[in-house]
Amino acid sequence: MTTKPGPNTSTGSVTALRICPLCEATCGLELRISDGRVASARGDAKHVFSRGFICPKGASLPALLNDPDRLRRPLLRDRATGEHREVSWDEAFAAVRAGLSRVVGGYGPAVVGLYFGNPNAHTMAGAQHRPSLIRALRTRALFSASTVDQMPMHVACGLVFGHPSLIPVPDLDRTDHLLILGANPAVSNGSLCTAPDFPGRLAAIRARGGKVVVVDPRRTRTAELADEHLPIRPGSDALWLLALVHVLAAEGLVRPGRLADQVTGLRQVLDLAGPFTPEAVEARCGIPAETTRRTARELAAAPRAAVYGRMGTTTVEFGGLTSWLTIVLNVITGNLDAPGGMMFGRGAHGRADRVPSGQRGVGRGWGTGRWHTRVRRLPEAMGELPSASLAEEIDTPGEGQLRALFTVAGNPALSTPDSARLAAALAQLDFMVSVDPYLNETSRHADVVLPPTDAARVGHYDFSLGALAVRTVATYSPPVLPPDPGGMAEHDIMARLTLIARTLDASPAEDPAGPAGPAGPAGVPSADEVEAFHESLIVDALRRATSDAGSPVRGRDVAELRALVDGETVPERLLDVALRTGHFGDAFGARPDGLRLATLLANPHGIDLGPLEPRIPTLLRTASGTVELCPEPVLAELARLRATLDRTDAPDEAELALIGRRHLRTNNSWMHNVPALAKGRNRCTLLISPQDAARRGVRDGGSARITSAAGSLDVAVQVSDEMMTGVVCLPHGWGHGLDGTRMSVAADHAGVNTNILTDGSRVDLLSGNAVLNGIPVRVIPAD
Ligand SMILES: Nc1nc2c(c(=O)[nH]1)N[C@H]1C(S)=C(S)[C@@H](COP(=O)(O)OP(=O)(O)OC[C@H]3O[C@@H](n4cnc5c(=O)[nH]c(N)nc54)[C@H](O)[C@@H]3O)O[C@H]1N2
Ligand SMILES: Nc1nc2c(c(=O)[nH]1)N[C@H]1C(S)=C(S)[C@@H](COP(=O)(O)OP(=O)(O)OC[C@H]3O[C@@H](n4cnc5c(=O)[nH]c(N)nc54)[C@H](O)[C@@H]3O)O[C@H]1N2
Ligand code: SF4
Ligand SMILES: [Mo]
Repeated sequence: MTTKPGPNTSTGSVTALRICPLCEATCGLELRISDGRVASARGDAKHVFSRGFICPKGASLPALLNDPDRLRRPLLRDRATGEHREVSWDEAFAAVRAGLSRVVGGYGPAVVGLYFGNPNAHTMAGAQHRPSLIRALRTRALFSASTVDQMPMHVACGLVFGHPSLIPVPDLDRTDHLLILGANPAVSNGSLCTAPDFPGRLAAIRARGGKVVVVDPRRTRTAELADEHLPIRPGSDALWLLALVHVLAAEGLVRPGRLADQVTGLRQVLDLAGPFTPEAVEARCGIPAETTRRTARELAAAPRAAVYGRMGTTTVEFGGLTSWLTIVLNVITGNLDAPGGMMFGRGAHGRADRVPSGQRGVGRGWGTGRWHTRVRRLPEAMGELPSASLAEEIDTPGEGQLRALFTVAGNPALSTPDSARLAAALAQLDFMVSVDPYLNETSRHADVVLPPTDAARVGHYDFSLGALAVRTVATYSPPVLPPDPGGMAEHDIMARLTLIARTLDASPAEDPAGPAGPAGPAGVPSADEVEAFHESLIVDALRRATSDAGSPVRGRDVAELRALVDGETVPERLLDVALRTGHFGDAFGARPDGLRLATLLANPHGIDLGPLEPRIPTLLRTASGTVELCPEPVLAELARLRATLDRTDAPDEAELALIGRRHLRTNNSWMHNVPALAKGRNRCTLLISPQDAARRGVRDGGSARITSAAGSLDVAVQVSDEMMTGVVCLPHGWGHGLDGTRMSVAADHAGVNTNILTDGSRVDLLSGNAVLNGIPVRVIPAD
């Protein structure tokens, strides 16, 4: 039997293949479909990348798709009662137009904020339709989950390589030595590194005689799978990485190899590491100086090594500097852009290089701070403002104060810092729209909730994750179920929002009842207008491709190419354009062996285009055409870090450092409503070391009050020797059961929201990223 993409009845039981959209691992799933529903999921054993691997979340995808609490029709909120009621799509979009006209008419477009959440990286609409909505709203108040996550890495790569999307990934399958900092891929399944079955790939490193070292304040599952675990004090990785650089420089172990001629600023970086000796950072990091020296030597000695940092290295006070230092270490040990080191991925749809292979890529360079937030003057990065400043941008009066907000696939009420303040701020908005399938902690504040149809009814292709994968792999999954006649796909919702934003009349809306008042279909984009908009997206994509330097269709006629575009749906047609005009594309027939949508449809278990290949200097976009290892903005941060070394104040014995954690059965804030994932023991507990627990009189199974500068919570205690002393750990994404939400299972396992404790005033200065790890807290018994 061959399993075709889309519903297939060849065995009597209907199966369909679908890439799992729930995390960055992109596993192939085989779904069984009966009675018009997805009944079960298992790993697709024939998938070229995941080979049958699956985790508990992927196995629960059917339950998530069929969740009775999932919204299928739009909701409108009655401002007087706060209640949401179901309405038609026309009514919902009319309310969007009325509410938005009122705000924009009164104050201009700058007061409209936008927040895009994590699942935008896992939907086609997130890649294909997001940019036009942002442009149409004509606002700079753009926020996303990136600034509570990986923005420091974007900034570091932007500065060093000239473009913030040029993020290297560990070449897991060929490395001999992997130094992991602040990542727990045995649970998260990997991030900024797409590699299905990450645990299996780690085991394979050890099986071929390599070494895995994990640097983490907690003895995580990944630490347990590793050869060595080095507990480190939260927030001190930048100091420790500088000490590694120091040792390599002092012991003559700096060997950039092939990149020697492609790097500038290297000498300066080595000099700057001078003061950061292993001894000088020992107390701050909690890692013995001799261990630091040995780690540096092992890194230098390994034939192929990779230094890989994730959440625990980005969401900290010096996150930008830490991310930059991981790049520095890979460069000076000769492991950047080398097989088995850190390499640059390339999506199967990825653009062709602008210059011929082997030539230096030169660009304009890259920087942050083209504009700033209104209240704290924090710099923009990649066109985004720090999510840690969202609450103050809404609740601080003055010119430009945000009065309306769109959230798309985001739950900032649970996932961004200082949640109590943000909840109050959301409640004071003049108008709010959420594109979300749940009435949750964020969307409960929305005047209009627009739920997209579920993942089974739309196609899937990983635009964002392709370039972060450890091999070049492509899979397209067509919809596995027919459209819901009364529902609306995310791209159709986004198209309508864009059209409404584009055609707002500047005068305040007449409707005296306000956003939730009576409204008819007046001003709601028609089906023809939506179709014309989608057509314009396709033509614009072709226009860009035909004028792009290096593009295989450069100079071709747009109308001629348009006639050749394939695909049954808009997302498919846009994907066909991206594939055919990309690096591996068929250039609309000019390269008959190249990729197109049809190639992916004919290969439902994915296409493997092989391991990563070296790409420096061709892919660089810096002004010098080199790897600019010592960009100016890191110097001020280094000076600030250097000053902390001299601090002699005695540590506050009462204070503990709070960090976060993830669990295999969670997905940030939004999968606690699936019974199979939520059942079992309470997972929202405060982990504390036996020593710290004893000293504070808190006991396992008891309750503790934890207090930070931002807030206070009572939480169940779990005493665990996984924890380093001085550090406590609480997961994020909990704190359900709030008034006005509709997630019944989650409400029964509510937990507490750790972001009530994280402090929005603390950000990484290079990137504006929130500090979510290493929060100073006090813990006392609460029972
Ligand atoms: N303290 C602390 N806070 C953290 C973190 C931490 O480690 N510690 N981690 C941070 C990280 S890494 C991230 S990425 C953020 C995540 O922050 P967010 O993206 O704001 O939060 P999520 O919990 O991922 O919420 C996703 C939302 O998208 C909705 N959704 C799901 N699928 C779809 C879809 O297909 N379409 C649409 N429109 N909506 C959909 C869900 O219902 C949910 O409301 O949280 C951050 N917050
Ligand atoms: N099961 C599951 N998988 C997920 C998610 C989920 O919620 N659940 N979320 C997804 C998302 S959005 C993301 S971004 C990824 C994140 O993927 P990862 O970054 O791999 O996941 P985390 O569990 O956040 O790992 C961060 C680690 O950093 C450690 N840490 C904290 N502070 C420090 C520090 O100062 N220094 C060092 N060295 N370590 C520190 C923590 O103990 C933790 O083990 O996971 C994704 N996958
Ligand atoms: S590891 Fe990620 S992609 Fe794979 S099944 Fe689990 S949630 Fe889905
Ligand atoms: Mo994330």
